[in-house]
Amino acid sequence: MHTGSFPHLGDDNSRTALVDGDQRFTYAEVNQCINRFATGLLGEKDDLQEERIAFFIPASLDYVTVMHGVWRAGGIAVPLNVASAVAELEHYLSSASVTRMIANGEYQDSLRDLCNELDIELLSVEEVLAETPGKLPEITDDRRAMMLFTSGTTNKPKGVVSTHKTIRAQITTLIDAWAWTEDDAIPLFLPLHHIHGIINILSCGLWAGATVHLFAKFDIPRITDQIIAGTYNVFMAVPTIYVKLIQYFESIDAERVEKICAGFKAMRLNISGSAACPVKLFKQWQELTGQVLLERYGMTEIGMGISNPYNGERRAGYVGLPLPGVEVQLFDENDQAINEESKAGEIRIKGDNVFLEYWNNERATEESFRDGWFCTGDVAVIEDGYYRIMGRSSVDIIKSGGYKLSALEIEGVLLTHDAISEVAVIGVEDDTWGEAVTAFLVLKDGAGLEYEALKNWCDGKMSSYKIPKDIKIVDALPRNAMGKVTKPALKKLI
Ligand code: MCA
Ligand code: AMP
Repeated sequence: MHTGSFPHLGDDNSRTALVDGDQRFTYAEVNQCINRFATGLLGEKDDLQEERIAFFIPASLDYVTVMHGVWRAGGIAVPLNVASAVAELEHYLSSASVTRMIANGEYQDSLRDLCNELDIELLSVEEVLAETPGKLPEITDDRRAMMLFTSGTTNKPKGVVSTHKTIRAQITTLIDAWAWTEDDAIPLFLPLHHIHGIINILSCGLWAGATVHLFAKFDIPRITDQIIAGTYNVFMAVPTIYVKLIQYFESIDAERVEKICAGFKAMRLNISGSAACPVKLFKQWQELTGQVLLERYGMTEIGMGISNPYNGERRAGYVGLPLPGVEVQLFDENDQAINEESKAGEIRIKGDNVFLEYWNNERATEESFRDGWFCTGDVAVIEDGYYRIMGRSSVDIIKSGGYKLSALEIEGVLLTHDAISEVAVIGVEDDTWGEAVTAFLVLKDGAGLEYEALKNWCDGKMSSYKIPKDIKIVDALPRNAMGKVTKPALKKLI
């Protein structure tokens, strides 16, 4: 069985798969679109043979059609962030050797020049859809299926490749662990170029035969209206979203707050992940809504690895226990397995859920595995049987509002500014974003720079959520004897 075998994506016309505003689509309708799209993509070919097809489409029936269409036609799906800056897209498209790009309307307009430059065929969904579904290839489980870009300790994001088997393992473990059923209904407002939106919400929902309600963005008034109406019984989000909901409660009248909280209370499950959920937030949410947040831990390369239980104690500040089918082991700096409690070590992971490779980057792939274990770079400890995440081994990775950002990537862009001679970017603890991107700058002799001017300059050069929230102008950056900037010293300055 491969990713094309979602149990409900067949001829079931009785269940709603997707809701997009006033439009509802049954599983059979979605399935028909997918098959027509896969047929159109194939044209004269009988198998795409892992051709990289990128798409630049917000949450919609079209997004699902393209993702599954590429899977069924034997291609590698490369979903892109519709909020990306063009300069970032160029890296994704050329490093993945994308040959065709799917986008509609104004999104297509914004990509035309870049696609011409990179010799990529730019097509709308409508242009690809065949009149009727045709014969589709048999796809084996070990075939590459998806590439997601992840920022890390290098200055350019890497393409994380997963196979059909990886994706199926990532989905099915969550279907069981979080008790998904076809009676579930969930809002999807997270971006669709990351595991959280793609696997945990969209794919689990569709695999289970549930209904996924699509939003182009985190539209608080519309989403909370539906929560009051009792439309959803499952809610999944990053901690920042729970913070933003609480901030929203402070701006509206008490009666509406009560209704929204009652809507949450009636749900069967609220999940937090992608970044640490502060204990204070966990408690606040419980006080407001009665919901005990289920916190879990995951990563682009592994899907979900560790989760608090659906039934059983959900402990604040902890991510819980390894998910079924996922092997988790802590290792010390000498690569020795840690088998006692209370001793911190790096989380390493094995299982069918683990990705295949970084695209076209054998060296990075090799370096990220040791003795068959994927090394996450996250440090954790086990206390009373539960894992607690303590932080990351690299100061160059920042988690802002659930997005993983590379300090080096941001530094690389800032260094091209005329007034800047040296730069160091760090994440500073922040109540809303978890960590807020902060840039320490040494300016060139005689140069001046205001924050607003720098923010405007960054616009278009990087996705807006990467733009520093604050800058600090300093005379020099603290460096160690080797001349390397000591970022922990910078953190202490704040
Ligand atoms: C938006 N802004 C941000 C962020 N998001 N700044 C820093 N960090 C962010 N994450 C800024 C914008 O640049 C803009 O700035 C202002 O906030 C308002 O933007 P808007 O788009 O309206 O904000 P929002 O809709 O409130 O977005 C907040 C958000 C979003 C909904 C929390 O950041 C989000 O969807 N985050 C989730 C990302 C995610 O899914 N991560 C999962 C990856 P200005 O006004 O100055 O222009 S991790 C993963 O997949 C692993 C496997 C896992 O474990 O889950
Ligand atoms: P990404 O590479 O974007 O998939 O982000 C994965 C990273 O998010 C992990 O390596 C962790 O550092 C972080 N992360 C995910 N879930 C949690 C969590 N519940 N608590 C703390 N950090 C988390």
